Amino acid sequence: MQYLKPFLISGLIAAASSLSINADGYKNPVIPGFHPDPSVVRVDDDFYLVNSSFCYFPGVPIYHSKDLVNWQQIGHVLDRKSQLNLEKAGVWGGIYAPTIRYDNGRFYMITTNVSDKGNFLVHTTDLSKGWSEPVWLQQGGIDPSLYFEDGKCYMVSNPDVGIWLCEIDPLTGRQLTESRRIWDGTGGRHPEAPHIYKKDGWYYLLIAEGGTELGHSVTIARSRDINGPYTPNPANPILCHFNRENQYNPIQGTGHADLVQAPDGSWWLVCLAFRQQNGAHHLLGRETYLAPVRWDKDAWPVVNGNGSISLDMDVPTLPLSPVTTNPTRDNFSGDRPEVEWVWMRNPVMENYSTGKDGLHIKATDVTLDNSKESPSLLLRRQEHIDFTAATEVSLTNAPDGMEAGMTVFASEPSHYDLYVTRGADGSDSIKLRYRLNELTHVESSIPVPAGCRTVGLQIKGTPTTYSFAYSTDGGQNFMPIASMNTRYLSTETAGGFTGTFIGLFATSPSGSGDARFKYFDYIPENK
Ligand code: 6LW
Repeated sequence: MQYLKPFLISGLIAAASSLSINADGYKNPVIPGFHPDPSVVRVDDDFYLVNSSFCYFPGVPIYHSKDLVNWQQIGHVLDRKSQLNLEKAGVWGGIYAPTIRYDNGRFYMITTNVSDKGNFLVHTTDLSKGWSEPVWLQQGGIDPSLYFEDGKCYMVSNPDVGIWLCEIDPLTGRQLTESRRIWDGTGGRHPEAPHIYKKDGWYYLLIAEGGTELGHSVTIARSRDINGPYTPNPANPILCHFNRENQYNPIQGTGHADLVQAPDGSWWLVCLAFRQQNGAHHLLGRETYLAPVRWDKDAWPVVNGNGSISLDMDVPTLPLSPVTTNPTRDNFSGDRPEVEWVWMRNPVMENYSTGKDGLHIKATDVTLDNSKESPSLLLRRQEHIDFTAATEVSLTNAPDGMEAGMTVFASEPSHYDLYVTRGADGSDSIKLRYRLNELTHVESSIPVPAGCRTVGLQIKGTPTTYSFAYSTDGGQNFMPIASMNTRYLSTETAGGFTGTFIGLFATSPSGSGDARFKYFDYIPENK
């Protein structure tokens, strides 16, 4: 895994300045922006968390924390094409929900590539050395999970609209027992996201029901025998916001959870949910949330006292151990983009370079509307509802029709693009284009003054608008161009599973030309 450095650095900083403090309360989401389907594991006093990643590469971001509140991305689990084939993957194809587990000195991450051969796992005994090649599995469905006991490894997933269990050899992928249907849930649609835990001699089976929209919920059943029969908790669902008490809660769609016990014996739940903005819209995708769990001996687990969560969690936490936050300006001075940057599908890495003078992207003829290939496009998640992003871009060897700039990107049919383009007469102009399914609209075209070689581009996000501005004086003054409603890029309007990204791109009809991005600013206005 190529990205271990930030984790080591943050560990040193935390140790050096004794940042560990006891405190009450924390803010949700604990990992904002598109971070769905969280799964968590503890190894001694370290927690590791993974999320699904769909068509984005590298896949399955992995985070580290000491306190479950402060998380630092330490890399991606799937960082090479032999582990993650995304050829022709749809934007909402690729990697669905992962589970991370640890047994006998070895980490396991199991997931589904819905655009490849389905369920597989990878493993490693040393996170700094990366993960194995995929071990493909027989049992179908999505949301596979693992449970280890006495040298045996069990797999659960959800083929045929139910939860099925089998025993596997996790190193060869061989299925050792027949798949057996163990629970259908309480009747909600899409029973999924199963995880098995053992406590007080009971096998607990945690699942999500209701689909990943407003009716999403978490339910649980238990049995003395791992094969069942499982008895549902009479108090199900243990987490759900689709009720009167939570009708005005800004957090909706709570579901897809995983449980973990801290070294002090306390229990915690991570789950996905989304924040509504601009009416009943959400743009940032499904994010990762944290809740305390009371789990008495022989009793059912109770999430945060009443089965709901809030943005401000007024509860005791583990001793807090802050992590370093990203600087607001990225100069791309390293030998590759920082860990938060991703590509669509399997990127052509030769088209990107970083170094002392910033990021260079080679244009290709693959546009942002292309839903099969990998455009010359580097993206990072929009993690904050209110933010400002800015860059300065220049074009070199630009052919007629070349475009390079910044995009707010939900999916190929839904993005707003602010860019510089080269005309047939060799002059440049700044354009703002809205692509909304069947509609493509160029809102503005502003000539770049002769002699201006670098153009500043700025996007500001608020709950209701994205505002676009440009600068021809080296990013000193930004002149407004226009504002556009956020709602058209929301999941409710644009569809899908993934949130909005801010991207830097270059494209040209002839496939030639280079763009240089001097820096990229991402300035959050709130969490
Ligand atoms: C995931 C499923 C779900 O596999 O959505 O919200 C699917 N839950 O469990 C894609 O994220």
